[in-house]
Amino acid sequence: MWTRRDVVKTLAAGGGMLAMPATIREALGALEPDVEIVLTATKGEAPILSGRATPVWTYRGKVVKGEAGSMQSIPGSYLGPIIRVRKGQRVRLVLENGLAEATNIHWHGLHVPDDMDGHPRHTAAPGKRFVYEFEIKDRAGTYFFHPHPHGRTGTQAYFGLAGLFLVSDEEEQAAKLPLGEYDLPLILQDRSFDGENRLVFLSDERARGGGMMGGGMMGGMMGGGMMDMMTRMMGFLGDRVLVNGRPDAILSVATRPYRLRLLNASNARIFKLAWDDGSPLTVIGTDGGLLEAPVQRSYVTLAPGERIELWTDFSRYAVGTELTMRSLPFAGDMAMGGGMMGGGMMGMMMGNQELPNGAAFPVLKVRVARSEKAPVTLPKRLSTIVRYRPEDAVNYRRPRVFHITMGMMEWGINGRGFEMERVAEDEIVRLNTLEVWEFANDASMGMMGMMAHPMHIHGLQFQILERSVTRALREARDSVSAGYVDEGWKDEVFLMPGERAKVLVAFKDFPGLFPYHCHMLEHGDTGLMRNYLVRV
Ligand SMILES: [Cu+2]
Repeated sequence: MWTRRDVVKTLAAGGGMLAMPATIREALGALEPDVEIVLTATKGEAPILSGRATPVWTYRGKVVKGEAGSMQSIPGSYLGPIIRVRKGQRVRLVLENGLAEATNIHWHGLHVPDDMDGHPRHTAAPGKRFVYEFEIKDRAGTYFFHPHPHGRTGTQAYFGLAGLFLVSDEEEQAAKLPLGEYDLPLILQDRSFDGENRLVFLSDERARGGGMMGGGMMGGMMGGGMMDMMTRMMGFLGDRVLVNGRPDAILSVATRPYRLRLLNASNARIFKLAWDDGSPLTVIGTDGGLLEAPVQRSYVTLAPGERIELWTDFSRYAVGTELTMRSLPFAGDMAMGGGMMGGGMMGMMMGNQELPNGAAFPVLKVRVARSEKAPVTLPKRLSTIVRYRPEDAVNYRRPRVFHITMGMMEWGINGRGFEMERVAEDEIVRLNTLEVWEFANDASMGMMGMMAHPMHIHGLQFQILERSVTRALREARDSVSAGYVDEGWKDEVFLMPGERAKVLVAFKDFPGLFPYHCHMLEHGDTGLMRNYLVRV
């Protein structure tokens, strides 16, 4: 008898055939799952602004097997559902595609086989389903899921398709962190609306998103052309901030500690988050779960796709206190000719200049509403993180360098755009090895200048080894870098213009083809994505 893993190994070793066909998977007979959830991607409506409901795309979730608590919806929001599972559980997640275009789901941050990861080559056509089955091998943490069809990720996520995937384990339980209503997910997104409360994206997407033509004068003037082309390439920025799918969010809290799980689910918005009363943030977790010990930051930098977990104790505030979490100003996300630029020519062409990256704005209001004692204290030690040793990396002396590049108005990595099922020689790694990868965001891109990029590797969590920055752009980088939390497990590393980062990446358990890309969704959709191949 071949195990499922044997099949994958053999297919991968044979080269060429990388994905295991569904028929083989079915023939192998997957073990019965502990949790089975059906997620239907569909069009719907959500009340977001006052007045008319907003047409959105959304996942409708249904627990078919397992505890009812395995899934939690966010009332009145297009986001979600929130899936809650434990390490070691086997899950079956059935995607039903009720959209008019192909879609799939990427389980962001999770360590799963390549054919379960939501690679763009594995999609469900309209009306079809895709069955994801895997064991939760990851440690406790705040993971999430979103569509990943090539060229359409930005659009599908923008219109509402995203949810949290929270994993718990024994180590986390031992840390005795706030639970239930004191364990709050905060999903941050920027969006734009028109006068009819419809989401505004690229002008030619309006019809798909809203089910109605935008048309008219605005549609004609702004439609297609330069504006769309620039947005499609440089990233969409909305002028309103939504928290858990709602505008002007107010959080009503008690005088006790909370666990706040922040996810930046924006397409291209970078947050520099701080409390308006100047109190520091106590960070307890990053992309891949809890840190070893809490760390303090005066602000945290959160790029698209990144997560950060905070321990926030409201017991030092009097009942009635209001405070605001704000995004602080920073140098922006674009550099040209050796300096940063805010609202120059390129900025003007970006389509949305009302709230460029680097602008300040309020994110969330907190009202301390009631007095409550809680028997929880901030643990000195949160978890154990076994550090990779750089000298154990097979390429310790010669890190694999991935330059972010711009060709003929198209993003790329080492000069190559995305190719669905191909890898280059320098993108092939061996199973059971540790490597140093260096992402380099300091190549000159001529007219296009440089932009900030959060680089994401599918299928694993890595450790950040070191960073460096071009001298001319140091000051701009320093406007956000005190908010980096590089201590924990990461599946993304954010790079400002001129910045480079070395990360330690281990390839375990699963051979196959996985993407790595920029998580500014428009960048990934327009070429800033490649595959890497894990060979046996
Ligand atoms: Cu990017």
